[in-house]
Amino acid sequence: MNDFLIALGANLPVGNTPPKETLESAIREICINNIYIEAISNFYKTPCFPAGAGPDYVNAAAHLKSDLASKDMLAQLHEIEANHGRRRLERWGMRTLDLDLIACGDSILPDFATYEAWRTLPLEEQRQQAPADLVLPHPRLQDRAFVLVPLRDIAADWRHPVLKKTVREMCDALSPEALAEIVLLDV
Ligand code: A4P
Ligand code: MG
Repeated sequence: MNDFLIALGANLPVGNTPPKETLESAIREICINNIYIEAISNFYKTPCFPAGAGPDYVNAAAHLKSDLASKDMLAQLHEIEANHGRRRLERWGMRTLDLDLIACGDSILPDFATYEAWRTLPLEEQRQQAPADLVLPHPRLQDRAFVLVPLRDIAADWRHPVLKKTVREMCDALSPEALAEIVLLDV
């Protein structure tokens, strides 16, 4: 079985369904697809990145187990996104549901050099370009409070296979301002 860490995010309703309920619905759909849910984080309200580009997000993270290969897991996640009204209009655009693969154990995909090229891509180019192939770990996870804070709930000791830091250490490296923006949602 492979261990997957995924990030969930939404900042637009699907019809009358608000983002938090969309995340809950996505989690239910993951369960019925031969994917086992080991743990789900708290849900958080987070300001849109880039700032001002849209409404606040609801973000969460989950630890999944499955026999699926990484690329097949991503295809499953894309299908669940599509079932929740996801349209790919613009990179980093507003979305009804974003399911990203953050890690599969300590895999580095497609290879170290390609991973490094995406990780070190300047911010402006990141906005223009999206990788055609699956890149793991997710190249921007270490920079993002809206990924790391939920992830810390369920995988604080997972160690990044390239940066060699745990989720807890990457969280501790964020600025207090960035951390303060991630607000626990009432349940
Ligand atoms: N792809 C390659 N590697 C991966 C991976 N590890 N996980 C490919 C997911 N997808 C991966 O992704 C673009 C292409 O990357 C796909 O073809 C996929 O096969 P996408 O999901 O179509 O596009 P995207 O969502 O715009 O890109 P991405 O990389 O998921 O965006 P980000 O960087 O995650 O940004 N603000 C807050 N507060 N909370 C958020 O959750 N999310 C984003 C999305 C922006 N701002 C946000 C949030
Ligand atoms: Mg995505």
